[in-house]
Amino acid sequence: MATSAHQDMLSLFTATCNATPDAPFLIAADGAVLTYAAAHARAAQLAHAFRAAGVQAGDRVAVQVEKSQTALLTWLAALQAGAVYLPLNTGYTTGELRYFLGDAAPALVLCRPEDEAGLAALCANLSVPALLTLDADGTAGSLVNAAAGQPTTFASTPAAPDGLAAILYTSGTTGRSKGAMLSHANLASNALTLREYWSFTAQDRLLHALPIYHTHGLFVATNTIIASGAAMIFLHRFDADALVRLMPQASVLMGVPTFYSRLLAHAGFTRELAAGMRLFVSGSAPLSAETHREFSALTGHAILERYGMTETNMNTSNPYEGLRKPGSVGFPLPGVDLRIADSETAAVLPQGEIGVIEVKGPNVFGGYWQMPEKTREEFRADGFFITGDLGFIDGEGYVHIVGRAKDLIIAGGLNIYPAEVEAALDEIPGISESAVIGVPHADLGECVVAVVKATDPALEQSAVLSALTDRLARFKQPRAVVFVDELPRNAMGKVQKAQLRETHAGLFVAKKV
Ligand code: MCA
Ligand code: AMP
Repeated sequence: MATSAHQDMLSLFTATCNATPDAPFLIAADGAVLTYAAAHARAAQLAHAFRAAGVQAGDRVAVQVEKSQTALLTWLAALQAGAVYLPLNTGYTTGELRYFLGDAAPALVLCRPEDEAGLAALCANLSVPALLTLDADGTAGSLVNAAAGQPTTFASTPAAPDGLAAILYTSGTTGRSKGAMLSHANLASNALTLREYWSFTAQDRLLHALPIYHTHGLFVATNTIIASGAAMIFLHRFDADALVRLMPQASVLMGVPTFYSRLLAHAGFTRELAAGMRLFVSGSAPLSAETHREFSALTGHAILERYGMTETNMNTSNPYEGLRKPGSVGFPLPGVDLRIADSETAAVLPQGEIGVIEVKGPNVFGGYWQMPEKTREEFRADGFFITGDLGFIDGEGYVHIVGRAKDLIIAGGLNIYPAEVEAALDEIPGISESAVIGVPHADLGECVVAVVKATDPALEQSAVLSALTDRLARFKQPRAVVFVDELPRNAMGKVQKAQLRETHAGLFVAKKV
């Protein structure tokens, strides 16, 4: 059994593989099983393919491919090869990729076969030396060809706990995305903590329907399962029908709030269906107290809400045993120090007062890739990381998130920074200025709305949206464009977004997607 002596995900994975080689790791929707031993062997072959492509220890491997078993194994292959994993949202456009690849300077890019031509030009331009492909099923592409026939073991060098395991880009308030540098110990410690806190065992079967390019699906789900020696029923994407069909074989579901509101709207999702489940976990965005209560009323299960960030992995969780409070994100996890501070003075606030949430612990990242100043700005002198989330701690010690100091929109669990969308809008001929806000959305929790001042009276929503198609990933694109004569500004000339949010709050409330 993997223990807390293991301070990196490769040794946790290897320990599980050695202890239970024949245990299932990945179970396909059709029931086909990939055991731990087979996963370790396939990951070794992929690691050899990385080496053959020129990847050395410490090099970055950037991955933008559809979710498949092989795609997941590239994370474990990067660990075996000692490479730094850099997963990228499949929705990012070439323009967005140019920034990430330019900033991270990977030794290898893995992409979808259909993107190869465009990316080859980009890689040549950015001096990225190697490009391989992987198809949506994970069964074809130049990576698969390069891995075929390779040895099924790889002589890995043990990872230093504070060595770099992954870089995950998070959007920035000022437009430039920041690469959060996560160490081996950051990831392994959080996986072990979650295994204990959520009572995972090797018998668990996690329904995995999240994307694997973000912390939630890649680390919270996958790493915790590996640390437990459990298995994942691995779905290509979220599909309520598939979840309902496969739930009788599962014991745990991890999802964003949209998963739960969509399940509640599904006729096949019943108390009987949920009866065999041990745990439903929600995170990445606020789960409304209403959804929490509706879910309890229907199934008898209290969804366990937890709170994390790309930079910190998981910080807090409602308890496994005991009250899971609707609207709360629970207690700081073991080993995590959490405090509420005044965002201006940095003074620690008394219990019950609202301030910015700050955290410190083995889960917290080391800094932003090649941004020492940005890193310094976001840490206090005593090592606490300033999350930018606003919250308070109640009389029973539960943490509540009440808002965000950072100007962030979360739609369906994906983050969008208004500044980036505003910059893209302002470049469109006929738009003089813009303000991007998040408004309540029945399905996604929040969605993006653009309020624009046009100099061209003939400019229409459709033209604005089509101008953004190649600029921004689909999830960042506004769901509505509202034309105004003037943006409301305060005496300082600052756009009053609170007022805009209030004015447009009703745009999507009654609509589903
Ligand atoms: C899809 N679309 C979206 C989103 N997802 N638009 C805005 N926000 C989204 N999240 C677009 C699609 O491109 C499509 O565009 C249209 O919306 C409808 O798509 P639909 O089929 O309904 O969407 P879906 O494919 O079912 O996806 C919705 C989803 C998915 C299941 C909620 O976005 C998802 O799996 N979200 C999870 C994200 C996640 O893993 N977040 C964790 C980040 P068109 O109309 O053009 O066809 S990690 C994190 O936040 C921290 C660390 C933490 O605490 O976990
Ligand atoms: P990301 O930048 O993708 O890592 O998203 C992290 C942000 O998601 C946090 O800073 C929070 O604003 C938000 N978040 C994550 N989990 C929760 C939750 N359970 N409730 C409210 N917000 C959350």
